[in-house]
Amino acid sequence: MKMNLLLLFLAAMVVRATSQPPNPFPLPYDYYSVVFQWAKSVYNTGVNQCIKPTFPAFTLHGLWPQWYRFPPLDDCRQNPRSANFENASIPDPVRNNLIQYWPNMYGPNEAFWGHEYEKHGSCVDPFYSNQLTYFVTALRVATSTDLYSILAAAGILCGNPTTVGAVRTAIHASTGFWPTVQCNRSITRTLQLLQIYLCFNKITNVPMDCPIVQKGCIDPIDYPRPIIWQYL
Ligand SMILES: *[C@@H]1O[C@H](CO)[C@@H](O)[C@H](O)[C@H]1NC(C)=O
Ligand SMILES: CC(=O)N[C@H]1CO[C@H](CO)[C@@H](O)[C@@H]1O
Repeated sequence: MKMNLLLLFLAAMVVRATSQPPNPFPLPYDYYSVVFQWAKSVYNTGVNQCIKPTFPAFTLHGLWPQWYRFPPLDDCRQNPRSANFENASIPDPVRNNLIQYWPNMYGPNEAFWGHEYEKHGSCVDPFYSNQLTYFVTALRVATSTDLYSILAAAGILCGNPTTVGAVRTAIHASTGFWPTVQCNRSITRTLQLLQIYLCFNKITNVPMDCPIVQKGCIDPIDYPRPIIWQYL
């Protein structure tokens, strides 16, 4: 009996050890992703009410520190060294870029920026110790990578179905690096292109191949057309 309990205990330890990421403190992680979302796919799920017009661009969702072997390293708000988001300290030029490249579809932009910073930026130095670094690092990628145009140049146009391979190949051809493609389901249950992850070396900020090909997609996938085009 005693032996069985010990074995059970050991088995539980093994399950624990293999299913949970290591203790994130002092906050090691492997690389980071800059995650872009296709607004039309964000709001046509029937779950959320979009308050802004969607336009044909991929906009920022966030900068997420990642492990190779575990789910994304996120939500380190218990990190005693993580800082709260400070709206007032965002410099105006950075704020203007955030408004353009990092809009919140559901509410005030500041709520989205603060959520991303506190949830993901809280996990990794130098981000948790420097809010500006967090936003500027993500914006540097967003301002230099026009995913909509990259796909369009490869003949991948919203309104037409596509495939994970086509999207990845187009981005690889343009940037030299492989992204991760993520899908979700529209209100009509169609699988659709939701997010594109670009991956970066955490020390040098140099792009790298994302280790994950795709999440939740089965070809062909929808690439839904936004209703409003005036921002094009
Ligand atoms: C954030 O700061 C800007 C600039 O000071 C201000 O215009 C805006 O109203 C603030 N937003 C919130 C939600 O506090
Ligand atoms: C990340 C994301 O926005 N996923 C959404 C995809 O669509 C489903 C509904 O089908 C939502 O529940 C998810 O939140």
